[in-house]
Amino acid sequence: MTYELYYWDGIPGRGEFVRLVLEEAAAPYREMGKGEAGTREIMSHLGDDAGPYAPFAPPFLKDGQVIISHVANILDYLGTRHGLAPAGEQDRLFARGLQLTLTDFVTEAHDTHHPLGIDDYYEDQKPEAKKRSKAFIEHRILKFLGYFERVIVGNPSRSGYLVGDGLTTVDLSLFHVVNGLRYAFPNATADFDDRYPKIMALRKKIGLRPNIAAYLASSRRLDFNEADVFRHYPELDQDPA
Ligand SMILES: N[C@@H](CCC(=O)N[C@@H](CS)C(=O)NCC(=O)O)C(=O)O
Repeated sequence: MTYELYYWDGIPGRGEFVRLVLEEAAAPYREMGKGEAGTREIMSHLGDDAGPYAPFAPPFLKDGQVIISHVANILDYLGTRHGLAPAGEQDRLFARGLQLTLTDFVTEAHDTHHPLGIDDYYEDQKPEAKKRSKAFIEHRILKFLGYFERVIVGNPSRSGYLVGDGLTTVDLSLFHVVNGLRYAFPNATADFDDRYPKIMALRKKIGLRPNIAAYLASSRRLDFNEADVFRHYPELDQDPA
């Protein structure tokens, strides 16, 4: 069965967390949000006539008649079906918690350029965005990534992955978050190799996985850009060291 991925056209966005899992699993999927027809298709699933299981927002995934929304929920669904979920209840629940922590982190990364509201332009909230970015860089990145670094170090299996002894969906998501942060804040993230050696080693290892490497080199992979969650506005970054 070919999965249908519903996500806005032209940005990696939160759809990227789902794509990375589908690509790693070599699972067939179709992008349903391409072009104006795709936008209409997405909207038809969100509107008043969308039925009892209408999602609130993309990304959402359809597997036949089953519809799943929210990145963490979708990855939970895919991970268990494609061998990318940890074994054992405690590890599965822990991995879900990590994924939800990344959900929070991604929201905070988004809010650096839209601290007042997503319906207003960045240009109308620049001073607030600068303040928010400064706090995000000085406190929140450290707190979130310091935590994920400790999780890898503390993994009893010493596998270099976040949970258990093999790759799971949350490793793929951390890979994308780190890539997004490096795109958005090149100066503030320049010393990540020294600060977060385990995370950066994991990121490198994931980038070399055959299915991921092939995907990254393909036209399916969209570039980060300034309509995305992770945006590069030089004025929001730290000054170079
Ligand atoms: N918690 C959701 C967040 C979904 C979300 O914020 N989607 C964005 C695009 S990345 C959207 O279209 N939001 C519309 C809105 O919030 O009104 C998830 O992790 O999937």
